[in-house]
Amino acid sequence: MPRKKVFEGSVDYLQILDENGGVDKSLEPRLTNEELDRIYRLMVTVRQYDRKCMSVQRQGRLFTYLPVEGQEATQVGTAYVLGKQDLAFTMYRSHGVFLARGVPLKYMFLMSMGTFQGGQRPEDIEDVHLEFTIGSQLSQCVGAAWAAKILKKDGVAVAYIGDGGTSEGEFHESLNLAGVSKAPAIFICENNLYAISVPRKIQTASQTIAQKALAYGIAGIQVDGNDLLAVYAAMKEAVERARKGEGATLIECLTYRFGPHSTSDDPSKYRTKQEEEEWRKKDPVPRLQKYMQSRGVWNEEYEQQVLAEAKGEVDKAFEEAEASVHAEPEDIFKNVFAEMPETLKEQMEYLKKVEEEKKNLRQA
Ligand SMILES: Cc1ncc(C[n+]2csc(CCOP(=O)(O)OP(=O)(O)O)c2C)c(N)n1
Repeated sequence: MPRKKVFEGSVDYLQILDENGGVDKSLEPRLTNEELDRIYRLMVTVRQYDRKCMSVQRQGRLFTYLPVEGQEATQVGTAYVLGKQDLAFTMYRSHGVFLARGVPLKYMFLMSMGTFQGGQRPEDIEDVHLEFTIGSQLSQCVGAAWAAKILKKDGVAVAYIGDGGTSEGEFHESLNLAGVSKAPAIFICENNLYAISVPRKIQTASQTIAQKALAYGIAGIQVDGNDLLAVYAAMKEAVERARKGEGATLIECLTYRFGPHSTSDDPSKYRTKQEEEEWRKKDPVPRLQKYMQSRGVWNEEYEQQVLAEAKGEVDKAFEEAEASVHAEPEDIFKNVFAEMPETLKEQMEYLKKVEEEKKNLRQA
């Protein structure tokens, strides 16, 4: 009986724009000045949004927040490639994806404030609401992608997951189903090196996350997630593959969250200052600035203008969101069923009675 090699595989790593702004001309994607301007504004705006959320959360004007600073290139660079016919399945940290997909800043704030109005985004946005249950967005994504294939629709479905999320069963089930169904699905793994305090190296014994694609018969690539050009190029390739009916892709984006996991986390307990400083040097925003400067589309004056506009939009949206927040205890019963079942009505009436009694007690 023979013993022979039955499988051999390898995974590419892609970096186009290095940390010093140097570009590999042979790999440089074609992006017009207008496209670069749009992408840059999205990255700057989401960073301003992020900083605003962190600051107002500390003032008690917003609940728990999960910051994205550091991961802007990964999120904007992938979501920017998508069109109206596509669907994005997001998670709690996907602020850059929301913005790039056209969710108004006001609704982003309303979501982060934990209000139900945040879930009532404008109707022309078809992406479903973000997932907090890690992994569920992947099953939804592969289902939507498979449906698009069966119905012969043009759209692709994209899901976002963290490095920790790749240990969930749904990650493996979804990649497996995407492989056998040849569904037009794209899985973006934002490998920011930590799942709260759990480092990537004890999350999986695999050398890369991208190589997990090979086991499921789909394409996989690892990219420098802080390099907008590499992220964009890998995503474009994956979207083209999916649209041509050639199946799914897993893109592992190596990145870093500069802030804490959430507003209730203290990263100094599990990360060193030195590590954080090393990653700051790889910041995706100044890196893109250098590239744009070399193309003559970025200078200090432009920077000040973009920053002022982004800050203005963010501040205005926050004011509007804060002014429109209005929540009553019975809101938790609404917007679930088209017609509220009797049992729920009874519970709602009971809650109203309890609230009324509490009010009377406070006044007494
Ligand atoms: C199914 C499930 N298990 C646990 C949690 C609690 N939880 C919230 S965030 C998180 C860490 C996830 O890390 P990772 O997937 O790397 O994504 P990141 O937060 O770093 O973006 C955990 C365990 C959850 N939300 N859902």
